[in-house]
Amino acid sequence: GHKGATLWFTGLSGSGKSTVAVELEGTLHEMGILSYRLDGDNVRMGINKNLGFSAEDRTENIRRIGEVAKLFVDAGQIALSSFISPYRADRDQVRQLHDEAGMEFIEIFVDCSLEAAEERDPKGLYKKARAGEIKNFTGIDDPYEAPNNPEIHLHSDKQTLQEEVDQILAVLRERGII
Ligand code: GGZ
Repeated sequence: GHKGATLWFTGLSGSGKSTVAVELEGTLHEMGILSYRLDGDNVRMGINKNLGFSAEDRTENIRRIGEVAKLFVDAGQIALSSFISPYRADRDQVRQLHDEAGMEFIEIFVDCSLEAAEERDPKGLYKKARAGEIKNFTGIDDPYEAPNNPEIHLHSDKQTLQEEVDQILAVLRERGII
């Protein structure tokens, strides 16, 4: 069996949050464990489509995602949440809501140098941000506050995907989540 939990991936655009969440989802599925991935494609397109990238909107984005993640935990699932979530206070607020409900919250810092993320630039967004075509782009002209004490610290510019997944699985086992 397994326990519900929220795994909260945080990191720059292009850091590999979604890539590792997708890989982990596949591994959990093979183990017969239900998980649900929350990301920009299913959240910013739907429930949060009225939100942009101002500090206020990012805070509200994260608040709503935190509440949705809690619903999945309530249903006994593992919520895999991949959003930049650049503000420490916003992530801490989601953590606190989980703590108050007696729910597991695992913060996973997908650490990647800006240089490496910008080099990948899968959607060409860094290029646009550098050209001034996108304003308030995280890491360029908008802040990213790295976690001080994440449960899991990945280095996606130095580790393989499999190493990252194994590191997460080890912590989930240690905590009796899987
Ligand atoms: C950062 C932006 C921006 C700005 C659009 N800043 O690589 P992506 O495309 O898929 O990841 C980024 C995504 C960030 O949305 P989040 O919901 O994760 O952000 S937050 O947690 O801060 O609310 C990027 C794209 O949206 N994007 N404009 N200005 N990323």
